[in-house]
Amino acid sequence: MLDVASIRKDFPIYNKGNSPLIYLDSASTTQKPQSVIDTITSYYDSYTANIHRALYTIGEKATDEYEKVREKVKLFLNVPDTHSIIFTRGTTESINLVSHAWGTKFLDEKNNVIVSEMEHHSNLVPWQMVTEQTGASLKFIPLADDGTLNLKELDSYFSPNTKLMSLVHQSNVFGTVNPIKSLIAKAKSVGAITMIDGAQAVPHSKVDITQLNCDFYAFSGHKMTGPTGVGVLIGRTDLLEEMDPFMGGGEMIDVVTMEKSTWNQVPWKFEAGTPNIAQVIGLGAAIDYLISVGLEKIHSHEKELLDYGLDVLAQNKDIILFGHPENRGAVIPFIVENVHPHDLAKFLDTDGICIRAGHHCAQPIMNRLGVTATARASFYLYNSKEDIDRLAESIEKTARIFA
Ligand code: C6P
Repeated sequence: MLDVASIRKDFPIYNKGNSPLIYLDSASTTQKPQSVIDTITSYYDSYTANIHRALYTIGEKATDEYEKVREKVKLFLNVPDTHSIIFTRGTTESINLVSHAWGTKFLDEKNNVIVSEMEHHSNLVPWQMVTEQTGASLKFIPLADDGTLNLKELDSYFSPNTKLMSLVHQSNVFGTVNPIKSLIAKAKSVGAITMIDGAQAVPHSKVDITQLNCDFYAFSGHKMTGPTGVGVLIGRTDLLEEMDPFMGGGEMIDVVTMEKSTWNQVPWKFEAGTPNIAQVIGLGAAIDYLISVGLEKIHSHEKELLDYGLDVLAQNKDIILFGHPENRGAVIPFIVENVHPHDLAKFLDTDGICIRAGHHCAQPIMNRLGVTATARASFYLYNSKEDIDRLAESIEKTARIFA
């Protein structure tokens, strides 16, 4: 396992001298290391300037630091070309970019779009909106009882009319890691475009975009020790070139007259206005940080925490665990008999424990499970087995109060 005490020295929130923080909500957002905070601060205190337009030294430095992050993303995820890497505000914006700029142009009433019953709202609602607008239909790969996708009747979902498949790589509710490589190949066999929501995958495991061979891939900086307000859309450059812009404004244009405009090259065609410069540069520092610790080490650390967490929580007869996918990230959804998940989260908070409770922006999953909400504990590189012991003790205490 990772040396958690030494990892925690990198994260100032753990070194405030207050009562101990037991942060078990990294699937929602992660804590930030000092190196990321310092990188953001250094843009603001040493070279604040707009990018791609300032002709003076600090402007050139800001532009360089921003563009260097495209190269970092390329190396981190083995992306074939930096021109395929678009900076957005997060996964949600990345998916909306594709649903608007690709979907409104290429979908019509003859087509269908495939998603799954396991999607976060960010990878469901945009497709509901664009299929309604274009007359295309929406199809679902169902969820099985164990928290995996039910692939038994897979062939029946795909047809030559399937224009796009958009699936989550790793579920934010069950942690399920979907067999997306084979699903991408399946979609491609009927000529469909493929989009993958990697919000929960990129922070926790080595993702190789070239190997996956998908057409679009999205993720968020804030779930991988980076700042909020930044995400990435990776897209096949020929598709990006065929698409119309998502938003109009500065930077995304080539020539503008009073009547009409022409567009900048990709990726800048999709980065209208002054971007989140500090956040993009901070994302670069987050990538450096994760590489310095090692994605493989983070992954095995989380696996050990997951196995330990599942064992410990299973010992409490008041706890109902949901799903048991074999290939799984470090996320545990559960409920405690007679305690509403919101009450549980509030009671755990009095012991300094942060978990998420609610529908996790995945109401169709909650409907499928027959609940309105669950509690959810999720782990990252700064968590320890002691955190899980404290969680189990605090759950027991809360269950006794409610009994
Ligand atoms: N899930 C969670 O607690 P944004 O908000 O754009 O950075 O990410 C949206 C998103 C998309 N897909 C998946 C699989 C996600 O998990 C998330 C964010 C958080 O589960 C907040 S709801």
